[in-house]
Amino acid sequence: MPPRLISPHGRQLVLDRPHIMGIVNLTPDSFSDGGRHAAPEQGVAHALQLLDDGADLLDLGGESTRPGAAPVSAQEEMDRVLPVLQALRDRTDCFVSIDTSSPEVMTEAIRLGADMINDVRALSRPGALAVAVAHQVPVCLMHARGEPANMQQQADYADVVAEVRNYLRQQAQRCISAGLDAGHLVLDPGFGFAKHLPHNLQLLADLQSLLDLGYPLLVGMSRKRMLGDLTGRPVDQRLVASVTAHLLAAQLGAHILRVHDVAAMRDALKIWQAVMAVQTSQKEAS
Ligand code: HH2
Repeated sequence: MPPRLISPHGRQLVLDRPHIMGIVNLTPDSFSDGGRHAAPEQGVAHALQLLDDGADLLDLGGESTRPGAAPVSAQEEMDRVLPVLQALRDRTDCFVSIDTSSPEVMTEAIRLGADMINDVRALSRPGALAVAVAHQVPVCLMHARGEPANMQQQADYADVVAEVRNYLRQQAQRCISAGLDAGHLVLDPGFGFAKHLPHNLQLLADLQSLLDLGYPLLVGMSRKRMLGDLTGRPVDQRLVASVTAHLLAAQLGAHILRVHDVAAMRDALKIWQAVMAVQTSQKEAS
């Protein structure tokens, strides 16, 4: 049976193939598209475009977590995210994740119809886990260290794969012990969060070690510095690198691909899935 995410509002994602999560950054300062969709009507238009391009779900965020980013208040996040969520709920039945660490934002967003919480701080803020338990909402727990302002100074690991794996296992256990259904959990190694290029590459190469924990995996490398380090290209020229990295992650078993460039990712997955379908039918016939 493939993993299945069921939202408190009854919407479902059956993760029987790689799913595309379209990024909707409603921030003035995100690293690759800051300010571009910050006004609510631009955010809604962008979200609808990503659905049209083939996104399976959307991730709305009101806080930039790029290295060095400044913190924002819960009120500011709500002012950025909630009008867009509300407009989307009026117009579509799509699966919507909210990229936040703030329990206040989580509560209001779930009330307005959000289906999932994506927390780069793995529900570590006081009150966040209690909100997830009370609503029994799907949650993505991501590995990071420190805060965006200082995280790159904490990229120091003896064995990055083992340390990220242990952290994610402990956080999943913490959620389950508090009463969150294990079926609501998704894990994410947190590419670029307190990690240098060799750490990111080791985690991608050994995705199986994280899959072995038994939860669906989300990966997010879209336009990130690791791709710039490898290709020498600036952030607005990392489309091919982004698609390639996520296609590789899909091949390695990732369930959800968090990307900015949905249309290109959809094309790549179509090719991959067509070949996979032939392989599966060849196996069944033999
Ligand atoms: N990366 C970013 C933000 N949220 N969530 C998960 N689960 N995994 C990630 O890798 C991840 C994330 C950073 O990317 P982006 O949203 O494009 O930039 P910014 O944080 O500057 O808004």
